[in-house]
Amino acid sequence: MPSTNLIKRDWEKDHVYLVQFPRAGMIPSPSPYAFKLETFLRVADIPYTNINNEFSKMSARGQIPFIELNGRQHADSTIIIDNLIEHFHKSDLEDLSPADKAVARAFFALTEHHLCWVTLYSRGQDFSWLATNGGFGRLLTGIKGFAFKNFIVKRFTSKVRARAAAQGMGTFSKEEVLEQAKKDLDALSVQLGEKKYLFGNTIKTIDVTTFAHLAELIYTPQFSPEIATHLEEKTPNLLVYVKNIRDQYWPDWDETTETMKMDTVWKKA
Ligand SMILES: N[C@@H](CCC(=O)N[C@@H](CS)C(=O)NCC(=O)O)C(=O)O
Repeated sequence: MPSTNLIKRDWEKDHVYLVQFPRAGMIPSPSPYAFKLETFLRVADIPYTNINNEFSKMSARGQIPFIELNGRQHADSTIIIDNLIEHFHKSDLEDLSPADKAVARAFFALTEHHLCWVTLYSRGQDFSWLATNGGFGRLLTGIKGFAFKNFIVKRFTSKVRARAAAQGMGTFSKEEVLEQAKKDLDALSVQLGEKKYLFGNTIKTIDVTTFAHLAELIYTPQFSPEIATHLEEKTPNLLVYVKNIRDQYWPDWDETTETMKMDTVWKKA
């Protein structure tokens, strides 16, 4: 997608500029897609710099995240990851047997196109936390805070509610959404079993996707406390899995969520 409005004009070759929302207080990014993409950049060890979109800079698709790489913009986290794997020769992150690849593809659809909608459904019910300190609250003072709380959160809420309804999950009752969430979590939990990652001892792209969506489910408010109860009582291996990936790839988690800095150093040189 050729860019007409490059944000980073003095770019460095083969350096990724990741444009996304600012940090939040509960999780480094409340956007599952941006969080997935930033985690991928870390796992794949690709040099990158975050750029705060200041709630206004959007991709040609009208969304975040997007990246700039070698003077071109690319949008949509999934497409970006595919392009990065090719550009930076990271196919080892996709290296699975054909049978595992097929299962990974099905789990990708489960997390990205189904479980994710449980989180988005929750936000369509109540997204007020986004304007609190757990969300972007600490960045929003004075008139900016007032406008964000009273107009922008409302706009986000109705947008996400409409998208959840269009997807289908948004038309379900709470009980029905809960049942769907439990089935997805159970399937992931069985696939994970006692392993470190979904397909063994090495992290793959599918783990990045799964981690990001589970993290949003675990660390941001959900419409029902039964989701947390189910995770704790029925699928505790998923909690351990998320914690392990968080510890390994987000050692700066607390720093990001406390300082809201987007340029924290996560990896020892
Ligand atoms: N399929 C896209 C989804 C991106 C997306 O939904 N981004 C949301 C934030 S989580 C967004 O930009 N929403 C703003 C809007 O739609 O106005 C991806 O994977 O990048």
